[in-house]
Amino acid sequence: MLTLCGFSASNYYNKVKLALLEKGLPFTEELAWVGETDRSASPLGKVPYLRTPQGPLCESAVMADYIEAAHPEHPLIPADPYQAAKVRELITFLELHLELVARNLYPQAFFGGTVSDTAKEKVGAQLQKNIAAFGQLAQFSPYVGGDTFTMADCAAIVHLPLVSSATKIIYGKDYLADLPVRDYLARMAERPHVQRVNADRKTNTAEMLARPPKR
Ligand SMILES: N[C@@H](CCC(=O)N[C@@H](CS)C(=O)NCC(=O)O)C(=O)O
Repeated sequence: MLTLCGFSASNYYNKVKLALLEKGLPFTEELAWVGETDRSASPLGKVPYLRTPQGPLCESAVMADYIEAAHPEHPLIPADPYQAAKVRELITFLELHLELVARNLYPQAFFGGTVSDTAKEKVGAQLQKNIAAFGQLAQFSPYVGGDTFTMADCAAIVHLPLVSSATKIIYGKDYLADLPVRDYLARMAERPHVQRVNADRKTNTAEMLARPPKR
């Protein structure tokens, strides 16, 4: 049995959760807020981490690969090596070049903090460049990588809304507006497992924001 640890407001947690649901694998969830994680499973204190019958794993990309290799039925990564690499290429762009860059805006966009004007300018320029490049790779026809639902969709569904809302809040403009992201996300939101992940995310986000501030 697999146990996914972390919290449902987290986009990286939800990427793995959606993959498990879409693959139809049984799993349980263990709530672990940042600051309350099992450091022997996730030495950086990050979520998600996964308890497997063999032991724990951290880093969502590693978990995704493990889940796929251990449970090849209902594949989310194509068997063909080149097609598999194209899926991973999209995930790398989504995470390294979009989400991790946009993350610099989250303190002000979502958590009541501030981000300096210099940082906003630098991040804005990086995002514009990176989003244009991502647009060359992404297909949205109807899935992010083409005609099949893959692990790249599990990533796109959880990361793209954050990039949109953070840029909308900070720059007054959705930097993803030139790509067909809104229609794509609306299409993906018709999937029952995406609806489950989104419902859990909303409940858990409210819980997270109601938690007493850290000392
Ligand atoms: N590269 C990591 C990123 C995970 C990540 O950044 N998780 C956030 C929550 S969405 C977290 O745990 N932040 C707390 C921290 O970094 O201390 C992965 O793919 O699992």
